[in-house]
Amino acid sequence: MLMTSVASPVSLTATEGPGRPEPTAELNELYRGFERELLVPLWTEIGSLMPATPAPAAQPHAWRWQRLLALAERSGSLVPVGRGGERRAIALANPGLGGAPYATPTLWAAIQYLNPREDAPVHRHTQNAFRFVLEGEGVWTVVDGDPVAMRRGDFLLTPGWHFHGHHNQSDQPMAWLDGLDIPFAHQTDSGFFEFGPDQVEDRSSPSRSRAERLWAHPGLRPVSHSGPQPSSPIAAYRWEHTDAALDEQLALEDEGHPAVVEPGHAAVRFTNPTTGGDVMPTLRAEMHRLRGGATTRARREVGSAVWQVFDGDGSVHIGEHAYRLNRGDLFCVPSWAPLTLSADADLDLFRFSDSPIFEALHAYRTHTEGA
Ligand code: GTQ
Ligand code: FE2
Repeated sequence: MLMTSVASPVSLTATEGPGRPEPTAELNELYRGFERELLVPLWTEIGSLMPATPAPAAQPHAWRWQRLLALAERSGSLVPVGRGGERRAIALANPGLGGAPYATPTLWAAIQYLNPREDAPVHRHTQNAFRFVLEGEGVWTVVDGDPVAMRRGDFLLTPGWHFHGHHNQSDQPMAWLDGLDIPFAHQTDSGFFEFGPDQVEDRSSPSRSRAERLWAHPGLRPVSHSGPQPSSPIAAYRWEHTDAALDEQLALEDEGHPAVVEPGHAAVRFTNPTTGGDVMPTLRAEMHRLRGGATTRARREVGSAVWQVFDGDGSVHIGEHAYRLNRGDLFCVPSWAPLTLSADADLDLFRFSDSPIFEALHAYRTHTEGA
């Protein structure tokens, strides 16, 4: 998607090689002509334009939660939150993407920080968003007027074009992970944005949102709201349910029933109950649990992902890169890079990816070693 990486000016050396014409003065003049007319021949570009398998500019990288949090706290004392800047959010910038605030070519991942009693103003955008809470509580995110409590382990949705603002009702600061499809919208010039009120209007602090009361009952949907919706109407997926689902998969494995992805590896995907598909049109989200001592088979897939360690310790191999993992650490996985996870003690990981984009376009592929 970063077209600048392929459309560099034609040089004579780039034109030499098998299947290429002999360099001559006339050929050189032809290439000058292409440049003057803003034309690029396929034959000098095909290797980088159409590689045999995806060759991402994005690189694997890991960010340490403790370092992110220290800088977020510092931002909390130096940088106000308000209209214009909108959010005290600090994005992961992939080292292969030229300093852009992109964790991958399609995915935004940021730590957001709110001081005690602080408000982040209401706005809406077509970019799809979610929050994942590693630690803390006390903030309510108000989505289309519905206050949604944020607590450890919860996964909260702000689908595209829903008004949303956040406010911290407590005397403690709070930090969390934001995930959005900002880079995808930016690189495809498809985003729209609008301001709402400077403060959230409904300042109540219910423990369950109206969306959850209507939609978050296992296997049940309200008959009053029939038909598919583009994004899940469940505003918050609570940790107690995610935790229980993962626990039961491992317990069923112990009892000899098929339940897990592979030995010692339980996983659940957050879904849209009106379709059974992903929570939002561009974003997939999952929670994984590895038993202590378990190692996953190397797996590649089309599209990129960002992971965050929710609990436990372990390590990850992404292609040639390897990282130790501790609570809160984040890492990104470029398209088609083989990924292997290992758990020291039990390891819980949150993961999000852009897979729904490629599935919708029939461009999705995955490969697991030895499967
Ligand atoms: O909380 O509304 O990290 O609009 C980036 C853009 C958070 C938000 C981000 C956003 C938000
Ligand atoms: Fe937003």
